[in-house]
Amino acid sequence: MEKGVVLKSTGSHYKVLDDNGTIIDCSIKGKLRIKEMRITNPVAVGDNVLFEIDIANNSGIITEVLDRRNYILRKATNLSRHSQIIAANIDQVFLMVTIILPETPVEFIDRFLITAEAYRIPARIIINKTDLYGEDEIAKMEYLESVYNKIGYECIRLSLVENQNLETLKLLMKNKISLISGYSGVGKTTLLNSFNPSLLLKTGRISDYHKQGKHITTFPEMHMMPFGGFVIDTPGIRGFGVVDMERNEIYHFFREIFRISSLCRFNNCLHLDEPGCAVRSAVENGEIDFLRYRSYLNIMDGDDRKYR
Ligand SMILES: Nc1nc2c(ncn2[C@@H]2O[C@H](COP(=O)(O)OP(=O)(O)O)[C@@H](O)[C@H]2O)c(=O)[nH]1
Ligand SMILES: [Mg+2]
Ligand SMILES: [Zn+2]
Repeated sequence: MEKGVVLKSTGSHYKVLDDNGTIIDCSIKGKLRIKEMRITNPVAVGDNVLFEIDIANNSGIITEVLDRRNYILRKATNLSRHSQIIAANIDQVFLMVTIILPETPVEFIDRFLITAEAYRIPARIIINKTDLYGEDEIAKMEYLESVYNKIGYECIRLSLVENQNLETLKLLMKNKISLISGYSGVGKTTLLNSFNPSLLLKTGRISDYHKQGKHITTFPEMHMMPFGGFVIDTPGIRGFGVVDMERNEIYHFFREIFRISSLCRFNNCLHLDEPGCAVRSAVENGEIDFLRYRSYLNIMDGDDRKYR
């Protein structure tokens, strides 16, 4: 029996990296498929697995998925009760955003952050394409930085054209398993190619833009980094629907709202229009950013079609 980590999963075939650094094409044993009825993929990127070598076919058969430290889900389709595991055993997540080309909405950032919060995975924001920014964009960037730094999310400015902060990012990702997410076109693949030019990944493909917003089956891939560690790219995955989050616990994952909520008059306050709500007062006096609160209200409304 060999041990390895899954680098790529296409639903029926898996690329597994063994302890010696060899990549083996694997399939899975039939009974693995039905273990968890509500999960559409029994084996995900980042999974540690046991497999048997099939010498005749120069391939492997995965027999067991070892316990996961964590995993990120998304709903398989809009109405489905089934979920797809996007990746497992992640140390940290990075959300790559851009102020222009494309513009990343604040609500998208907040949906990502509350998901990370719910999974208890450390999250940071990368603001890419700073080389394109004029006065207005810089003002917007500084606004985002002030909002998110204040509540404890580090923001890292990046330009892959000018190599700004590439080394900073390398140090943060070194020897860790990092997942990178963000709108199509923000520069995720370009970053991976900068880290490891031998990857030769395709960037800026028009087809990527067509995938936005639609449900298509895309499979994330984990890439080995020359400086140590792995980075998981999530092409075609716009956002992570927060699976199984109760309506009355959504505010727990907005750090600053949660902190202040203990001061609300009612302990079951949802911070909508209840009397004596400390959260609303904090929004009114600017202590809580209005856009963050607006994201909260929209998420409470439950329409996440744009973001899946
Ligand atoms: N000006 C500028 N363009 C960038 C930067 N990073 C990426 N791009 C361009 O943005 C486009 C989309 O990049 P890509 O890596 O495919 O984005 P992905 O969809 O997030 O993987 C490509 O044409 C890249 O060359 C940057 O820092 N500055
Ligand atoms: Mg890409
Ligand atoms: Zn309240």
